[in-house]
Amino acid sequence: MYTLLSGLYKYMFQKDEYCILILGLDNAGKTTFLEQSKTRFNKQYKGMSLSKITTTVGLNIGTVDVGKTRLMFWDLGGQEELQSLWDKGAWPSPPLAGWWLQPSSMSSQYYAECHGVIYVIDSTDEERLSESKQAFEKVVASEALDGVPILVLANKQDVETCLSIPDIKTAFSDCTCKIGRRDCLTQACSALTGKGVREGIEWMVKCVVRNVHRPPRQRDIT
Ligand code: G3D
Repeated sequence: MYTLLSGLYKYMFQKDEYCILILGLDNAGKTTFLEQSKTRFNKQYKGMSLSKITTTVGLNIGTVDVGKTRLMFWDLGGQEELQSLWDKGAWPSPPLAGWWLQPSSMSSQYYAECHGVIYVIDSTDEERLSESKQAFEKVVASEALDGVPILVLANKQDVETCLSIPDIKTAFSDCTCKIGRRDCLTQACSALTGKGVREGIEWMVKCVVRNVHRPPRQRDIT
C-alpha cells in the first residue's frame, strides 16, 4: 500500500531531475544558450534580452522542464582560471546569490554528480579552436564522467563565416577515441536565434533518461 501511495505521490507531485553541466571556453555562448533554452521551454519565463548577455564569470543556474523531466543546468565560467574548477565543484563561500544547493553538496564534485554535459564551441573563433579542443579533451578524459552523455554544440552558426560541422569535427578528431561508448552528438546551433537549441535539449533528455547508471533525483513540482 505504501509503495502504491508513494508511487502515486511521485507521479502527481514530483519530477525526475537531471543535472547538466554547460562547459566551454568563455565567450562560446553558454549563458546565451541557457537563456534561450529557458525561454523556449519554460512558458512563464520572461527572459532577458539575449543581445545584452555578457560572458559568464562564476556560475549561472537554470532549470528547463521538458514534459515530466526537469533539467537543472549549471553554466560554469569558461575562463582559463575557472576551468580547473569544472571537475572540482569547490565554489567560494559565501554562496552566490540564488544558490540552490544545500551546503552539504557545495563541496561535492560537479562531474561526479552530473547526468550530462553540454560542451559549447564558438564556431566563429578559429583562433581559439585548439584551446577549446584541449579543454574538451580533459572533459572527455575525466573518469568521473565515464558514460555521461555529451552534447557538443557548434554555436554561432548564424554567422556566415563560421566553421562548419565537418571543420569542427576534424579539429576535434583526436578526442574521438576518448569519447568511448557514451552517447555523443555534435549539433549545429545558434544560441542567439534558437536554431538547434530544441533538438539539442530533446536529445539530451532522451540520453539522460535512458542512462540507468546515473538515476535522476526526485524534486517536488513547483
Ligand atoms: P559565455 O557565457 O560562454 O561566456 P555568452 O558566452 O553567452 O556571454 O556569449 C558571448 C558573446 O557571444 C555575446 O556577445 C553573445 O551575444 C554572443 N553569442 C552567443 N551565442 C551566439 C550565437 O549563437 N550567435 C552569435 N552571433 N553570437 C552569439 P557580446 O557581444 O555581448 O560579447
